[in-house]
This record gives sequence, structure tokens and C-alpha cells, in this order.
Amino acid sequence: MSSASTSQPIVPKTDYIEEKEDEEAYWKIDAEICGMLPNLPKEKGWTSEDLVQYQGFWIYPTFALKAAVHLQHHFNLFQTTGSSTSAARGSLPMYFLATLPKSGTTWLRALMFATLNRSLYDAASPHHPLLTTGPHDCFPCLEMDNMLGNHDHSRPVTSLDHDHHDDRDGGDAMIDSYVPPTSTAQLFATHLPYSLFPKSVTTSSSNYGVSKFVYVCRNPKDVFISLWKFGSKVKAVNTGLAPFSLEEAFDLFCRGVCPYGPYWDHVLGFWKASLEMPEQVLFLKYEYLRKEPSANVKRLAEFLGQPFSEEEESKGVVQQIIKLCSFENLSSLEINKTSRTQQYLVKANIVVENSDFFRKGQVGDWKNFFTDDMAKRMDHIIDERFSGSGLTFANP
Ligand code: PAP
Repeated sequence: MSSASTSQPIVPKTDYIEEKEDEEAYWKIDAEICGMLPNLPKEKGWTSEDLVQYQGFWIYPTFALKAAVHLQHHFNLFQTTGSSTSAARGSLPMYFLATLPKSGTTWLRALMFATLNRSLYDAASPHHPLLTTGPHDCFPCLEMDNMLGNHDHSRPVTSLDHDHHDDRDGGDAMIDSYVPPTSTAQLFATHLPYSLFPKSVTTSSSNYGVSKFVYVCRNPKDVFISLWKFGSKVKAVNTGLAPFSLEEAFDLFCRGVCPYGPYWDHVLGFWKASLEMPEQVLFLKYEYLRKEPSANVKRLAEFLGQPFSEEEESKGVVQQIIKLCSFENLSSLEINKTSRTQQYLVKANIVVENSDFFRKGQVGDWKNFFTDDMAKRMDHIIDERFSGSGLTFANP
């Protein structure tokens, strides 16, 4: 999304690169990416940068493409070099929150963070870190924060250190440390489609122990409206360019051209993986989460290996977590109303307010925007793409 030149390596060296041969490999990969860029299909972007098509998916070139390719190679390098950092990381499972943008990332970040760290942070406490830290700053984005060197990967990143701070003016904003006194897993958010994921991570025999994916799917009509609203604002603020009209955006979305799209390929990739490996991929639906939060949060905790005890349930811990992470609560917090703290965006000089991630949080808002023709076209695509998959949408 930035205006950075795509002919320059924009992904700084990180602690992934520990040995000389890794460093050489890193720059070789970077040169390869720069070489491939001019030949990739290109379309107008939804925010402030054009999208390129890479292995079937439309992604932003300045960090998503470069980061995705680097990560694929680095995880492999990592796996084969057997460095000390690799060994340290290998002892902790990796949990990924995977989403197509605008499907519920912010909500699930908060829920995963609060659930996994409930023994550290009481969900009902007035000092819970989520009350002063935006959900996007609780744990890193795999393809963005990592490649921009925001995190110390020699240490686990399950949760925040109590002493973290941020600079509300942006610029040098930073979180000092994501390291809690105890950690049970490394947590990452990602928008990468399943098929672009490094095999070393999706293969259960990897050096990293068990990798698990929590995927959140939201009905495509609401995702489209949410994306169009968000993209329009970000594009106007960062480029001064006119945002897409509703019709133009809808046509692009239907043709599969949206960040990390096509929508259906992204969703189906994780859906199929969840059917094949239910112990490794949990497939959640935004609408069902809205309807039955308690059942879903319990399912989430169980999947992540930390089921709620009877005592916790009787004390109302599940309900406390749901309340803490609710749209109403999070969107009313000062940190989410007035700050701009997402590290990779701040570093890339892209203006996105924390409040931009809280709009309405409703199911079915699409009905306020769609014409009958739009609804028919989308329904037709849904039938065509998802028939036979077993996946249905609560409110398509
Ligand atoms: P991202 O993938 O770019 O991080 P993401 O959080 O998935 O964005 O999407 C934002 C949407 O989630 C917004 O939907 P809307 O535009 O239809 O309103 C936002 O309002 C909604 N959202 C954010 N937090 C919550 C929450 N706690 N509960 C329910 N919905 C939420």
C-alpha cells in the first residue's frame, strides 16, 4: 500500500537471517522478486497501491508479495539450517489466525489473545492489556510485521509485556516487547492464502512442532461492503485519488480482484484444509460467532489446547472474554478511537486509524447497499463457486 519503489528491496534484513549463506540467499530471493514483478498481471488497488497476481492471488507488491516469497524461502532455510533460534522456536507450537481482510481479524485477534492468556490476564480486570492495546498490536502479522523486523523472533510472542508502550503520535511508535512471563505458543495473524503458505509450516512434520490455523470466514457480501468502505477511506487519505465507485469495486470483487482474493479461492483453500485436517485447521464463521459466541469461544479454546475448565465456566470466564472482545467494548476504548498504532502501517508511512477497523460490526449490512442485480450476481457466483463444497453461508 505504500508508494515505495518496487525496484528496491523494501524488506529489511531481519533476525531470520542469521548466517552468511542465509544473507546471500535473502538478497538472491529479493532480486528474483524484483525481476518477476514487471511480468505479473496488475490491477488497480483498493487502497493506495496496485495489486499484482501471484500464484492465482491478488496481493500488494510492496510488502505482501515480497514478504510472502521471502517467508516461503526463509521458513525453508530456517528449517534446514538448524540454527539456535530455529531450535528455540521449534519448541513452541505456532498458531495462525488466517483471514481474508474484513472477515473478522480484529475480533479474533482479541479473542485469541484473551483466551490463550487468560491465566496471565484476567478478562474482567480493569488492567487487561486489551483495554490499552489495539487488537492489531497484540501479536504480529506474519507477512508484514515479521518482514519489517518489528519482532524479536528469538523469543515467543504469545502476549504483551506489561511494560509495553506506544507513541501516540505515530512515527516512532513501538511496542517494546511481546514477551510474557510464560508462553505456550507463538501467535501470528496472516492474510496469506493457504496455498501460498510455506510447506514447512503447513506440513505437520515441520521443525516447528504442531502448526494450527484458525480461519475466519465472513459472507462475501458483507466482506465486500466492509472492504469497499475501508479501502475508500484509506485510498482517499493516503493518495488523494478518488476511491472506486460501488459499481467499479463490485465488478472487481466479482472478478476476484480484491486484496488476497479471489474471495472464493481464499475461503475454499482453508475450507478444504479444515475438512482434511480438522485437528490442524479450525474453520469459524463470523455470523455464527455473532449468534453463538459462547459455543465458538469454547471451541476455539479447545482447538488451541486450552479448554475451559468447569470451574472457569461456572465463574463466567467465557462470558467475560466475550464481553471484553465485543465490538461495543473494543470500539469504545480510547486506544481504538483515537490512535494509530499498527506497526507495519506506521513504518510504511500508511495512514490507517485504529478506529478504521471498527465500523458497524453487523451481519447483513450489505442489504443497505446492494441493488437486486448485485445480489443476484453475487448469489450466482456463490452457487457456482461453492456448490459441492459443503460450505454454506448463514446470510449470503
Ligand atoms: P482486517 O482484516 O483489515 O484487520 P477485520 O477486522 O477483519 O479487518 O474487519 C473489520 C470488520 O470487522 C469491520 O466490519 P464492518 O466494516 O462490516 O463494520 C468491523 O466493524 C468488524 N469488527 C471489528 N471488531 C469487531 C468485533 N469485536 N466484533 C465484531 N465485528 C468486529
